[in-house]
Amino acid sequence: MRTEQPTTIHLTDYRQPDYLIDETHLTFELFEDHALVHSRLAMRANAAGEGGALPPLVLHGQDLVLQSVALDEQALTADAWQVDDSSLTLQPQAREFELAITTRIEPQNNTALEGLYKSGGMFCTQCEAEGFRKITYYLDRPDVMSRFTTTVMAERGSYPVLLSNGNLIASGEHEGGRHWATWEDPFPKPAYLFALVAGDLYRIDDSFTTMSGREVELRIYVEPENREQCGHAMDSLKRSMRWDEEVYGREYDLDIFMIVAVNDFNMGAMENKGLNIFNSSCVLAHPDTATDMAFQRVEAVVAHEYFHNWSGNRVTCRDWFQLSLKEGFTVFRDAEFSADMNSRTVKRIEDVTFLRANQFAEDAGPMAHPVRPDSYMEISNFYTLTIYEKGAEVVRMLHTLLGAEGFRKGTDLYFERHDGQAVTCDDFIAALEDANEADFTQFKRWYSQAGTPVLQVDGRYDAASSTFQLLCRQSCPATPGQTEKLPFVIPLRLALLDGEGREMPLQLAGETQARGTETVLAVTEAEQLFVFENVREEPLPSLLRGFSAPVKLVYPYSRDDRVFLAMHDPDGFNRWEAAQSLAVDVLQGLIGIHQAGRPLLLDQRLLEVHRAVLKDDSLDPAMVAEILRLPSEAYLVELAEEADVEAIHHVRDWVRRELATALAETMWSRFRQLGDGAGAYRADAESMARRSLRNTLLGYLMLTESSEALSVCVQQFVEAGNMTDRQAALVALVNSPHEQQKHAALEEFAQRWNAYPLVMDQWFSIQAASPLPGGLERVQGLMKHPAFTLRNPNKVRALIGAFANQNLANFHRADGAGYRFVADQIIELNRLNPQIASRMLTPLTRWRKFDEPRQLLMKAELARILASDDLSPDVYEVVSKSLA
Ligand code: 0A1
Ligand code: ZN
Repeated sequence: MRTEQPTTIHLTDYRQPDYLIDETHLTFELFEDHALVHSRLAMRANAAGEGGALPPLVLHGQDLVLQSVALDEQALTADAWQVDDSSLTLQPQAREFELAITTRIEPQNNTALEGLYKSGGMFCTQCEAEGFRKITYYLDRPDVMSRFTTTVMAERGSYPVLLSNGNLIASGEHEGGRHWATWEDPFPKPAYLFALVAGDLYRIDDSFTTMSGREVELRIYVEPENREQCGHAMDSLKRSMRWDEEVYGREYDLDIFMIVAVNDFNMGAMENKGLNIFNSSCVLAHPDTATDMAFQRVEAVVAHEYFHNWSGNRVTCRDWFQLSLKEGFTVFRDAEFSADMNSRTVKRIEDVTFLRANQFAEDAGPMAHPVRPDSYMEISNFYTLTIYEKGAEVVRMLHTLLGAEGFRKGTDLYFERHDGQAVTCDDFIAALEDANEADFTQFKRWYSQAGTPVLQVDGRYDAASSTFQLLCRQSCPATPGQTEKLPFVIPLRLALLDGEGREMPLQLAGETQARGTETVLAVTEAEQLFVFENVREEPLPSLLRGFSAPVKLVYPYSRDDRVFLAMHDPDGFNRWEAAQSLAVDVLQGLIGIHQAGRPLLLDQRLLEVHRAVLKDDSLDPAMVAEILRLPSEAYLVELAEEADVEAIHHVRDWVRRELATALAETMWSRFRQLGDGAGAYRADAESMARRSLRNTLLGYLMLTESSEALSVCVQQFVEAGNMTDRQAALVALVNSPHEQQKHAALEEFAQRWNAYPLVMDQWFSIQAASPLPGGLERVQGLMKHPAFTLRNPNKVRALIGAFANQNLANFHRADGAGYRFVADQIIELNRLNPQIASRMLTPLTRWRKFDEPRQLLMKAELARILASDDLSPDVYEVVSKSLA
């Protein structure tokens, strides 16, 4: 860990590498207390830097013990190189040479889970973004692509399985019960895609025949006790492979594709070439132990990592400023895949809900940055919602503007033109432009300007001329380092609805061709007027359909307008959006009333919308569940100028109770009609939709505090045939005042699932998120539970993350004890795992959102963290920027 202040790296400082590595030969000797890494690199000076004397060769390296260096088989003495804590420098004598290095590392002590480390009894790696330099000295940058051959040696008894990227080309025995395996990856790749695994793992086999008829071996490796939980991941993999062929024409390129599940992992998963390494939470799924949400997450993450084989691996990033080139594109690809596999509208609702509550907050906070950042201190801090989710929205807008066919032409050209290269976001845009004769010069501001644009729209109907005018105005708030913003290209998908809710034909002034009944306008100016002609009656516009741009839309809808749209909009997404915005409006109004100390009264229109939706059998039950689920506290915080924690929590809770009481009868009848879920569990969209609505209703019914609800809930907890229903019952019990039933359920659950870490994560998380008073003390108690450890990122997220992110009332306790607790954990985590420590900081960085006393308390904790010893660059960057 470095102690000096980390330096800032700028995109404008990018230079081509001085040297390239054509071949990388690695040999790992793995032992219980150390590992030796022998590398042999075939290197040459980069032609781009030709002429003059050879520059010094500066290799990246961190936390390494250097044992030997040889140039062209000549051992060097220590005076021929310089080493410091981040590099090894030496002077090559020829343009081409072979460099051999041996380093010693201690995987068993690597708690940062970056580089080569041990998770339980297995060795595994995580090299993105800059973890490879913790394995050996190397040019650890994505524009240095090399062909890797890797030999892994370990004791056979404990590590019968030895894996690396590519194809197995040889294996054998060694003296002393040790064995070895050599893997060769024919595709040049940057070091961040390198992977190695050694362990005692069970293997699930399957196969896939590609579109050109090649047979690919598919393998999932897990700890033996998890072998029954891999079917869903394997099915998801095969569906992903087929989908990428059908939708993007992309075929898999090696003869083998492997997934390994590990319990200790900082992120969701990693797309290493041919050897994806996954957080076990994103592989394992069995109806008894995983919820429907987990099933969907597994499907999405398996797809995401698989899709990276083309969008990320075959075509990779030139530098880490281009991260969204692969991440934004790949998230867009996995979102479309999930939309095709499940309900498209519901998937979109989930993604938009998540984006608005979380990415919008990031874009309005101290860490706000463009989709292509200009600078960073620690790249690990830039695996953000902006790079991933907003980046995906940017790609989605390109898809919207070009249409599916034009977009496909563009991606075909992109993959063909850049196969085997490390490229930039500009290259991606250029391919889309060239394939379509489009000009995205202005559009590219989405890559360079941070912040969430506000799109203010006004409509004016003129009966005399039968015209409807839409006046669009856009602006974007200042973000750190960017005060003035230029107008974006905002695709605005819309329809105009008549008094019956039918879409009217669209004819734009100055255009001869009618546009059908739905169109996409490109808003490109700060202020822009669109005039629709031949509009026979005053329309109600249905705007930003499908959330066609990541903006905040403002339109002067009355509550009646929103009710009308919620009941009648033919577009499912916007129907949900209307109900959602009606709820937001009602909640915000009530928050004001509560703050003024006046009594709360529920606008009956919200109730009637919910009643109508509940009774509408033609709606997808998952949609109904989405509508009934009120805007989250996090979203209300994001929307507020100054968030009043107590008022938000109180009012939202009150509205939920009002709805439950008033609609109890309708809810009960829909609940019963949806059946008790008996019969075999199915993970299809329809069954999940049914469970989703039924469990949402159970949550509401439990708020009525009727004895019938309690007994139904307890019965569901005891008798549930799957984890989705069991967990929904547990959540309702934990958040209820029924102490005895609650404790019995928690106790029983822990007893039964004690041996299942992922199920215990849920158990921690449900309790940590419970808004009932005393939340901090409960979490502090759970920290001492034998199943909890700060060394496992999933546990940290389940307990500390859930408390700080999902428990508004308790985390923001007025005395600041919630903040102090989280800060204490961050200081501890900073020593163990800087990436996780840095992630846990997010809620504290949002201090500007809250009242002054809380601001002071939050800032005091940030300052205390900043003053603590041995601060990692990860934590330093986030804390210092959020206090600036
Ligand atoms: N590239 C992976 C996720 C990943 C990102 C960063 C990491 O360390 C800083 C590790 C993994 C993905 O998108 O799935
Ligand atoms: Zn990714």
